[in-house]
Amino acid sequence: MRFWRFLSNPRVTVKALIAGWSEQTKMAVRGRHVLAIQDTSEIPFETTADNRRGLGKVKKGNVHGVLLHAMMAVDAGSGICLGLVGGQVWTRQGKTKKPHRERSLSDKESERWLSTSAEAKETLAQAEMVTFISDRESDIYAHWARTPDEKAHLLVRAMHDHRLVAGGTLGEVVKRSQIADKATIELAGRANRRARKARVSLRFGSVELQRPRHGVEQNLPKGVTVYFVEIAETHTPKGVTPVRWLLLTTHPVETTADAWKIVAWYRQRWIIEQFFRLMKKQGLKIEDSQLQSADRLAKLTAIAARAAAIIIQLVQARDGGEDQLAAIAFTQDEIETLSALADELEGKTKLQKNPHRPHTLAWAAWIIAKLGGWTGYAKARPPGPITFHNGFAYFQSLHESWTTLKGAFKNV
Ligand SMILES: [Mn+2]
Repeated sequence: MRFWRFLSNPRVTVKALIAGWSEQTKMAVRGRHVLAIQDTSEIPFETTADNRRGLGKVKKGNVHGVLLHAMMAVDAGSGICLGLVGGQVWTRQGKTKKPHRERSLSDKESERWLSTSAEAKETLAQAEMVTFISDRESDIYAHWARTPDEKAHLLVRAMHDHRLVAGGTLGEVVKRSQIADKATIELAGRANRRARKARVSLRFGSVELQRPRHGVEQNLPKGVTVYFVEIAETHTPKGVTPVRWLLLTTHPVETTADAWKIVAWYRQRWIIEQFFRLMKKQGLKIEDSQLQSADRLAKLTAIAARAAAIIIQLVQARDGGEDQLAAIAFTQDEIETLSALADELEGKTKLQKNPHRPHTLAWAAWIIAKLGGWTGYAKARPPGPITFHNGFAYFQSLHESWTTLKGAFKNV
């Protein structure tokens, strides 16, 4: 009931909730090479012909819902999630009449790749270097022309066979370039693909992309120099689609080692897919929400996004990914609440004591897992995302009560 009132409060806007995503991230990225990974996910909600809940269409067919675009910061070396950076939550309204080419970029949904990157630069100001990573949808000339700067790089999977300033196309140059290396890589299982090993060849080189002839952005530079890295499967088992990734980046790729590093960074993109999966059917199940307005469903999505990012951080801390402070994910006030709960949750025996140094993320993960119903015994199965989710939801309600109580005493 209190949560419902919170979502109904007109002062709690989607914009304010999204602004809250990155409060801890700003600090967490300090001095690091950050992979700023962005992607969009469609979140369908059940509707009927008489009651669309104010939601526009998503996916194909008669499905309605909201769209979530999110950027997550990840440490390039360790793969540790440093929190959310920014994004958008929206629902589609009506039909667009102008043909795609005649609309300026800011009218199009594709504008989100550029605006999210531009806004991210402030949040990521303390990072040593930033590499913006995204899939083929974001292979937009304006993105190549505008997003990179002294500190910011771009790494995107190619969607188009770009025309080149020197004549010909990207695809032609890639085809002509020599194979630089061969290797066997592990492919993780996906919804449409089994986990398997793939024998691949590697090519790399550099090209100057030409500004497209059509479109309204004729004020952009006539060319942008990028490096390409191609991974192509050489011996594909029968009935399997061969893997081929053509990556483009502003990072200089001069050696085979450089090229493999680009591949490794791009592969970190899977974390954002894991993040979306965690919010949906396999995790927080936000599609099951019964809230009746698009506005509230958008707010719920924004709140669930922060929770999902924190859950990823807690799971990584559980696995001892890197020695992080709790402050990377929690506010100072929240850490005070965690401390107050810490003693309460520890059992009498040594086996039930929180084994982690206070105020580290692993310490916080132990507390949240206990709140989520985990026994805490070393022999128990390690807490999973759902346990962390339940624990985090419980923690948030305790934290809210605790904060209200402290406020009440202050006012006496
Ligand atoms: Mn995508």
